[in-house]
Amino acid sequence: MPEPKRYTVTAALPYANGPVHIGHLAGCYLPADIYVRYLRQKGKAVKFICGSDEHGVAIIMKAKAEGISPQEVVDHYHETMQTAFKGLGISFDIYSRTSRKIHHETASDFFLKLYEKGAFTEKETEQYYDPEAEQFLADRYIEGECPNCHFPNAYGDQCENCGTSLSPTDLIEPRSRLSGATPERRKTTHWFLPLDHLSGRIKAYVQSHKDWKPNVYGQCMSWLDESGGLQARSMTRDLDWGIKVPLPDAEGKVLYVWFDAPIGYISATKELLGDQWEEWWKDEDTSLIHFIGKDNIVFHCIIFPAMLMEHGEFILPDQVPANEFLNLEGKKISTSRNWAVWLHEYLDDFPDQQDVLRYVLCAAAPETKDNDFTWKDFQTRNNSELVAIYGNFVNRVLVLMQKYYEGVVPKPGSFTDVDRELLNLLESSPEKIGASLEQYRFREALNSYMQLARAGNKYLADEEPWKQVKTDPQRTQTILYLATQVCAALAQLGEPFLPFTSKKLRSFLGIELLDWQACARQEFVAAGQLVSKGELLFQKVEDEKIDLELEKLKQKSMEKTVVPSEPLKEEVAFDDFAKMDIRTGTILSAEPVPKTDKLLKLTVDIGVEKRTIVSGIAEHFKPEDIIGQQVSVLANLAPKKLRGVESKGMILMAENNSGKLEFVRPGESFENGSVIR
Ligand code: B3M
Ligand code: ZN
Repeated sequence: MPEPKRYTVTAALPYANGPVHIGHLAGCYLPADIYVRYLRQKGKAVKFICGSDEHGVAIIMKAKAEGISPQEVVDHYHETMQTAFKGLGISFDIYSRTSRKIHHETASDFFLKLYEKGAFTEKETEQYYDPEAEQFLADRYIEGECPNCHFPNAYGDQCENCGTSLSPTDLIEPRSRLSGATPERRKTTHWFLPLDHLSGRIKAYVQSHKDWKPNVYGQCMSWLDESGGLQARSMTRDLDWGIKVPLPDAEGKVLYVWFDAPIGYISATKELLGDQWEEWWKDEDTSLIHFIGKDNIVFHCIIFPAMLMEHGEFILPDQVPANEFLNLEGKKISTSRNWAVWLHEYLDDFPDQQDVLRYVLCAAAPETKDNDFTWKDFQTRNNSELVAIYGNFVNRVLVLMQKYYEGVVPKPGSFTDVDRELLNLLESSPEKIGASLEQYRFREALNSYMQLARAGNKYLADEEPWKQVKTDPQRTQTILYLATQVCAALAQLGEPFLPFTSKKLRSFLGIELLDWQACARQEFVAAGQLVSKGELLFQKVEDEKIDLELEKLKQKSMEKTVVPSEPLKEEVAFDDFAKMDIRTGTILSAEPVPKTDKLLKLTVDIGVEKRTIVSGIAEHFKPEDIIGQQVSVLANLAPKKLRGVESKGMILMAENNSGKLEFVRPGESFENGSVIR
């Protein structure tokens, strides 16, 4: 598109069921904020829209887990998130919430408009119903054994143990998470968006956006091509939390959360702008840009555009710069396992160091592939980049300025080649950094920005004004004049990345924030102007602090790894139990069964005889570690061939909630063949 007249920039509405962590920030909110701050500094018309996503099953489950109402959950987390975002300087023009009346109205109207146009197909389907709780069950509400790894507590949409995505009918012995009852299948009616019919238009739309980031475009195309083409998607749910379906005979039904949430961007714009909102969503000269994480790509690139197309009055998303995932210390960030660095905790632990986190998360942003955050890397980037280069340079300049000129910027003499090189860098940096930002290459942009600090630092070290001052005062003036200009450029061009530091630095130098373009041709601080000696911009992060954070991370994740325990089995008669012959035995040999990951072939002495037993414990124990160990054996289990090996009996194992296995055996060693009953 030609130069847009205005930019509507959105950041994914986070679910209000937990606080914000560094993965959210690096994936979505920080790049969005950098981009918006840049556009503003360029003098563009831009609105930065976000808010809490307060509907959907995730919220209801959280409320259930905590024993409070969904409303209480969203009230709490909306507040926490809003405060934390603000603390990090994420500069939304509005941070709204989808529970607001304006949103309920906007989403209902949108649904009705599509309904009246005949955009939906009404379909009766069979769905699981909990007869005790008297309600239909969302996939997440159903639990059962995973058909893949046999984890007993897999959910109806996914097994958290092996990661397989499931549908509720895949589960072995499904049960309701609400009541424990066995769910039954019942008929229910829903309104489907026939994406299959729209697939031609959607495909043409996606294909007209080859400029999207490769990870985004690629995911869309594989969705369109591979999953058997697009399927009709239900836009309603049987739930009692959400926006009521605005139709008669739709009692107990609400809009699907992924239908209402993106409309939340529109509602928030209305809330922000009143009557003026429409041009931000309907004018062809507006560029609509959605910052999201990669798990939200299909919703923003396919489903939401399909909704907008069907509605007919709206522009379609122009850019969807989604990032990949950020890992933490080599492991996937997980809210449920409490493996995360939470923004509100960071802000408490590192007061006044918002820009350090912004810097590290931008430098390590998972732009093209998943990336890892480690506390060690955080420390290194702070100590050897922000402190040793940026902070050190600025501090030296300001101190020397005081020492030699009482803070009054000196007049430069004539420029040498080295000076001109530095001037060229000053001249070219705004455009270079801007070009990277416009292509959503935030790491590259930050790197070019830091290049200024590096160059300034080197210039000072090479030119040694502290030596020149004795022999060539004129030259010293030039050096410090130029070094001051570099400090000022850092203050101006740092606004998108490090807004807190930029602001401080501008106040030290006594300058106002300049328009981005103007930065290229400016003398930032004129000769004769007074600058202050300021204070240190960055503090060293000591080892102890990092150790503390690592300790805290481990501690907290341990607290949380408790998986709900397995429910009790049906009762058995004593006679049934007494049929089992359980004996103590000792493992004599152990070796892996070829071509399997899980199986070990054991020889076990059970007193009366030696047995071959195949046991599925290879992922938990090394053969050499278990030879000689005492175990309990179910001796009269019918023999079974496993991978060609006849197994006679079974080793009894205890398994805790995090899946750790231990042999069951007497507290002291008994002779082999002792009876357990
Ligand atoms: N709340 C999913 C998420 O937080 C969802 C995004 C909605 S954007 C309209 O990852
Ligand atoms: Zn599984």
